Amino acid sequence: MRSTLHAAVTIVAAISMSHLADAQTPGLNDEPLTNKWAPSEWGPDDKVGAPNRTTPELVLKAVGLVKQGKVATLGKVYAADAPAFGARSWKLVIPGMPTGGPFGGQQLVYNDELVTAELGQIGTQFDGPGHIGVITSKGKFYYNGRYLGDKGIGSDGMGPLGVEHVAQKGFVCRGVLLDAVALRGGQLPIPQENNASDPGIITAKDVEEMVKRQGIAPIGEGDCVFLHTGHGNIWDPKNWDTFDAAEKKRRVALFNSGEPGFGISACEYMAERKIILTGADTWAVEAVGKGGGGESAQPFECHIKLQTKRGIWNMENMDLTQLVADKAYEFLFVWSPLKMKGATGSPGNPVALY
Ligand code: UVW
Repeated sequence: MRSTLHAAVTIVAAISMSHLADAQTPGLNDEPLTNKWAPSEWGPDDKVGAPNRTTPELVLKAVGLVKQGKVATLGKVYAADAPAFGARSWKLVIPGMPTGGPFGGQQLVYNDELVTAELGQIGTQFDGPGHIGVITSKGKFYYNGRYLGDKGIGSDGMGPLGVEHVAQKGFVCRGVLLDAVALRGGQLPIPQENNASDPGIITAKDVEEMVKRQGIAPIGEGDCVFLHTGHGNIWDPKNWDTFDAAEKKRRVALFNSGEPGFGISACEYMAERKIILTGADTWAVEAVGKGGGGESAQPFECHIKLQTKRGIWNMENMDLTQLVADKAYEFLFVWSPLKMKGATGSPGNPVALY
């Protein structure tokens, strides 16, 4: 039964990611075992990862960044016609209309919504511990050495890898906005993979350069770091509903066809500085060329090296436009994933205060 289910999931994944097939290598990846990615530095029972770095001192320091009393919400609107990766989708119906009632002589009626979606992985969303793993000779390895099929980890939920454990901790951190559009002088292109000098790939050197240009303190422990590439404007958060169906279709195809973003050197650099969260105005945050690779030819290398290896989590499809307009490069960032037991991630609407 498990192998039938696995085969079905593999086929679906293969279809939805067929454009990445050329970049995938058959076989096993034992790097998590040989390089001892588990137990994590927080011990074999840890289910939270890098947010463990948040201390009361770091929270108070982040609160000190609120100077103007301004608030920016960083989530995009969830809608059936919005871009989604692979075969993911969003469908909302109001059953019954009204869903229930009437109650009493006052004739109260009420509505609910029924949402069918890959709820933790659609639109503005958070990648948690159960999302990204690696196939090793010992099984499908996830954060802190947990494997698919371990006790409690199955198709009815991710057990110790569930997002509710990170959600219990939450994120209150110094948010850092890296404005790559200002650095490059315009929206970043979808890159050619395996080319560190492609303008669509943000390297470690670029990260240092942006920090310097923006006049902010170096990236450091407990930070949450967000990249503005301009690619998110294709899924235009303000004008989406003014576009006709053909224009939306064109934009969805372009948005999904690849994306600028962090290369592996930038991800390794930020990991060394002990950040706890990455994010961007794109669907994967890291650079994805048309063949699937980024700064190297490997697809989603930052996802593995940050999430699976280090428990540094990720936030995708953010609306960073207000922060960019206000040149708010440092702010108090507050985000708590929904406590959905056993889920791989969470939708949501994080907040920046500055
Ligand atoms: C994958 O699920 C592979 O990518 P993302 O986290 O960008 O949705």
